[in-house]
Amino acid sequence: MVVTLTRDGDLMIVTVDNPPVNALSQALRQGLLEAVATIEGDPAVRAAVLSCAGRTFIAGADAREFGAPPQPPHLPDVIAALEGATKPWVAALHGSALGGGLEVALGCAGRVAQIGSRLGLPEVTLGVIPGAGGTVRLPRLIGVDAATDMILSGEPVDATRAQALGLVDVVTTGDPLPQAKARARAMAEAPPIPLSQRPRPTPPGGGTFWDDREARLRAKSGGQDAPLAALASLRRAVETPFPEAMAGERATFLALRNSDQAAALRHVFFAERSAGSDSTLAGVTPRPFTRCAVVGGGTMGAGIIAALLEAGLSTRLLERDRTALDQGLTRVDGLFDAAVAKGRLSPDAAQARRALLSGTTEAGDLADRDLVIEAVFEDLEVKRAVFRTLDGVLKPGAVMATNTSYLDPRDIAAATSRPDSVIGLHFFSPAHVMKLLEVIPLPETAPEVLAMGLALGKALRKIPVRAGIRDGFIGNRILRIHRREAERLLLEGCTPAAVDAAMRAFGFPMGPFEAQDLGGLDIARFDRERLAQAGSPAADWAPLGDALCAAGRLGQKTGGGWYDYRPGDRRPHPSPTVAEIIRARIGTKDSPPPALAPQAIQDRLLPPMVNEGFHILEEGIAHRPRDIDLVEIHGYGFPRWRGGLMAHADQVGLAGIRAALLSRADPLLIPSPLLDRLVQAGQTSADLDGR
Ligand code: 3H9
Repeated sequence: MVVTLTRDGDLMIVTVDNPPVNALSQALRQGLLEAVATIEGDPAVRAAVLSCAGRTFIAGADAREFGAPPQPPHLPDVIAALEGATKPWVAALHGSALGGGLEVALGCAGRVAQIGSRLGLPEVTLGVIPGAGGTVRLPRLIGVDAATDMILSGEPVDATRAQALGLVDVVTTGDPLPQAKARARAMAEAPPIPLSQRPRPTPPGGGTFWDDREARLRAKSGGQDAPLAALASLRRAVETPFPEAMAGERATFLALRNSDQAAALRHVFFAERSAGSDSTLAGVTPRPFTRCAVVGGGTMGAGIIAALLEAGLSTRLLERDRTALDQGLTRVDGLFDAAVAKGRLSPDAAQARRALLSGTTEAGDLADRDLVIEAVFEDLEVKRAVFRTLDGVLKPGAVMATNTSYLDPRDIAAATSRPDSVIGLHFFSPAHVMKLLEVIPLPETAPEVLAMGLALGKALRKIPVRAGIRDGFIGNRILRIHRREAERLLLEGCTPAAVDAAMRAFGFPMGPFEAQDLGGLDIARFDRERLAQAGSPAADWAPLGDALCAAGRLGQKTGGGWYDYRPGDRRPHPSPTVAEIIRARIGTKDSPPPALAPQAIQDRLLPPMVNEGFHILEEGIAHRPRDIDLVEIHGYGFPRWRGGLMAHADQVGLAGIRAALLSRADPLLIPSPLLDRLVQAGQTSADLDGR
């Protein structure tokens, strides 16, 4: 039974049990509605307590039901029945009370929460708005300002903060049930006024509240619909009577539920949950990674160390000498200091993390480590030397990981006697912040080692994606195409600023040229030189990038790259020097070509990237289209609300993507055979996702 009723003297305990997260399925909604009727009809019961079995309170509507028409009873009706009951209900919260789960709790007369539980309305992160009274009841309980913060951010608050906001009445250290019972009995004596009947709250700030919020939102949330719709719904809740506000909220929720953006965000939500799952590893036990080490304490190494420490893993830094070791340890310290200064980490937590870190200059001190991650300079011989040393000192079964971005892990593993214990772990910088982890097995890598790589990603609360060995793995390979096509636009007369603005308008946080200026143009140049030596195809062509490097314009760090920068100011300014370099490369033209509109620029850049995604799938470098989506979103700033590169391609239509490629009649842009096959069969990339 999804809902069970148990008598406790003059109380009825209503227990929800719908694993894994007590999502509000049709059966659960029905069960709650029937519980209200039963309790109302039982003269011996004076109040009810709503409690959940398992790891959490109700975590929200069942997002899997969003693709289909809503089935009665509808949640707003269930909550109206609960709120309108003559016997007060008290919610006993533990784990997460999110979305529809919090809306149910808002329909209750009181809320008691276990410490550490989290309460929130994350609907905007799924491309919808609260659909069962969240935008209408929450401002009546905690005020317009706080409710707007919670609903627009989608971020949950913890129980302690919730109590300070007036969202919960009592916080308990242990099981909330006993206190919830006491509260229910007290409320049976003096029931509070339901939120639907309380006066409408007023927003702070002299009449400009809504306009200010809207301006902030438009600047921040790009082309996303849900946050603006949530704001409009909050405003309606304050400016119109309760029934009208409820009807408006519901209509908006139902309309957004069917939108492309909501479908895209649901796709990402479930893709994230399935990240790291690998059907080929069923029954395989990952090798342990309790004691870790990192070789190299530069920017990347320090970030990896911080991520390991945050997951509570004992970590040792190996550096070549005392000076480098001290610098590395200081770098890690600096990351924690910055987190404390920003209020993201308590000084105690920072101290606890530091206590897990040690350092050494002796490779022999890594003999007890389960996992060693190499993060030294991106040079094959340097990395091979590290692995040769590790091979000589590590215990049997220890895993050796290389954090290479471009090199072939097989060449690195060849320096060891145990390639079955070697794996690639491609972190993204800053490694303690960026969510993506490309996990790259060699042909010889033992299944337990691959399983360890994926499990490590989960333990670090990252998104682990398995990638095959091919230059650039998944993400950097698509990045190269993005940059190549962006440069080609410059050679046709577009400016870097126009290209960057078009990609920002699409939803990237930065355009391709701003991003290169931030990261440094020399990294890609090294890569091109390496590929040229290896006889690479024209895919790695970047004549303008090379010209800028030759002119010493390596990006922000040299005061100029694709843009000019003023000292102490990171804002890009169009560069006359770069304009001259581009003009020189184009040669003399009678008249400049017409400027491309943002949409036309996007249409030039995205289809080649999608095509590369299909090549990557066809070669088995990525196993599932959704893995490419996760890589693009979590490593390269692809807008989440567009679902990722491949899901976006499905939404715009693969036939159109293929036609756009063919229209270029360019040998670099021949549609991949996999794209051809899908278009011919009338399929989408999502049809490959079951693999
Ligand atoms: C909403 O409520 C709209 C209302 O306003 C309107 C109503 C009319 N649906 O994350 P985990 C599954 S919008 C379906 O690994 P954790 C998940 O796929 C909703 N399934 O666990 C996974 O399945 P599997 C607002 C869901 O402990 C399993 O549960 N609510 C849902 O790390 C475990 O998930 C939200 O946005 C769902 N809503 O974290 C809450 N949620 O095992 C979204 C989870 O088969 N959920 N599953 O792979 C979360 O934030 C986290 O799941 C939670 C648990 C914190 C609850």
